[in-house]
Amino acid sequence: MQPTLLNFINGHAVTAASGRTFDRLSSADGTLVQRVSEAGEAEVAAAVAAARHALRGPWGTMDIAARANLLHKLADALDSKTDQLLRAEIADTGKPVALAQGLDIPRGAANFRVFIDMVKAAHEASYRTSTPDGRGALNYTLRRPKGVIAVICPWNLPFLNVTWKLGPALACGNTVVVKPSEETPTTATMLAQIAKEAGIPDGVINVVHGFGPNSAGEFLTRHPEVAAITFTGETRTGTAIMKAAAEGTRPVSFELGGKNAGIVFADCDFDAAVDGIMRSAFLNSGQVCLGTERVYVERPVFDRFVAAMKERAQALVIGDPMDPGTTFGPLISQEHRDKVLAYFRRAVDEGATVVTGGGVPAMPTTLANGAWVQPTIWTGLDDSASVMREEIFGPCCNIAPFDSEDEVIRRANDTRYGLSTTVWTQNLARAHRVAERIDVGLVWINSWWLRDLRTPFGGSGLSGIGREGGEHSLDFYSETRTVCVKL
Ligand code: NAD
Ligand code: 6OD
Repeated sequence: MQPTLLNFINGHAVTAASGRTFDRLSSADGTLVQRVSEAGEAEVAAAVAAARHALRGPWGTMDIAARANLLHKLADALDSKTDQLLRAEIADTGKPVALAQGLDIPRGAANFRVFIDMVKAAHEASYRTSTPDGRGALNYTLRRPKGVIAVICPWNLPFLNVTWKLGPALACGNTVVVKPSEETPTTATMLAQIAKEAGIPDGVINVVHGFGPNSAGEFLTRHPEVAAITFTGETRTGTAIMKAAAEGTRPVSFELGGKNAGIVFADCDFDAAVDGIMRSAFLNSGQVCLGTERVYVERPVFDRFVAAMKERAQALVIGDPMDPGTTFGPLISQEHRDKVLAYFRRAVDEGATVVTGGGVPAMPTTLANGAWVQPTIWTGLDDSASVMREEIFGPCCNIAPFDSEDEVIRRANDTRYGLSTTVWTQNLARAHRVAERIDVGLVWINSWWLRDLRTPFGGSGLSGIGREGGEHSLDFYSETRTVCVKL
């Protein structure tokens, strides 16, 4: 077993004064991965104080070129530590090595590089104003850091998510206190340590461990010296955080849940659509906010599509996350597995036909205590079924037939979430029409989760508040000041 994972405050590993710890168990086999020191109110206050100090001192006063230089060093250091980060991320999440290697870990350095370059290139507006004396005035804007940012992260993409927030937050000159998920505390802590080694001043990145209510998450979001909160996680947690943020009128950026539709028209490239919907339903064992748990397929290709999905789901390789051939890992925890299996049972109660899966796979004895479930496909669920309306966050989807464009748009929009949709068609005019009429923040045509980090990312309704990505991140992580100079 590893030594206890400590909080990281003002450049140092810190044991909580209470001595309280919690255990992180392996998703894949149930063994103890890590004992973690749980921050109390005192450690959270120390982390915020360190961040305030770094903001007033070395970081806040640093020239932008020097700050960019240090952050580039950090990005290079992350690239050089890929193997260590990969092993830690897999131990925490159980995700297959091929996935973590191809997606999660490379996004760390990329998330820093793209925002450093954007901040360096960001333009500031200027306006000339006429005045009665004829001499005029010059107005211009300055972007200033917002202050200490609370960064609250979920467990599904731990390293991708924390760097997605820290890249722009730090590039804009803020300092941060991160509260990673209690399920996946390791890579955020490694990031803080690597940043110190890369020369980022103490106090710029602080990490506190713990849970939400009455623990580090709540202590952090309630702290009066936190200037803004960026949160990714469940919609109902967002509601609790918003209440905390109301005290002191602190701004929030929320990336929340989804109940996303995949729409497959009969004129699609069939094989590409099957590939795309397979990824969107089963990547990361369905634990992706952008995943499609509702799939609508135009009737002429419906039976063929269901058959192809069944064959492909049954061919997923379930097994040891460290095996490069594994394509399907466990869920994050036994608790989450219980929730997903309850939905599997409820789907049947609500009238689903189980096309494949629906239970727990037989695993070798070494993995028997992991949080495994089968990739699962249903047909026959009514759009009003609770399984079709609530986010499950597991490897499952219902496939339903549709007969017209208007019908499928109405059904896709029949949800209080509004995160993303993936549409498969070779008809260009239809693709644009549908993209305009689907009420979500992100529409992918003939693709899914294809990212350009400069584009806005986020959702509406229960899926979130605001957008991050590109200039939207710069707007959230900075305050714009207008300076007016009388000439
Ligand atoms: P969660 O909301 O349970 O937890 C997220 C984080 O919030 C954790 O660090 C947790 O400790 C903390 N937290 C919980 N209660 C809190 C409170 N009262 N105050 C402060 N912090 C609190 O979410 P999860 O189960 O870790 O992640 C899965 C959810 O995240 C899914 O709903 C998924 O859709 C969503 N998600 C959304 C996006 C997106 O970009 N829209 C991305 C990833 C995950
Ligand atoms: O791609 C991203 O930048 C991002 N934040 C993805 C989040 C996925 C949700 O699970």
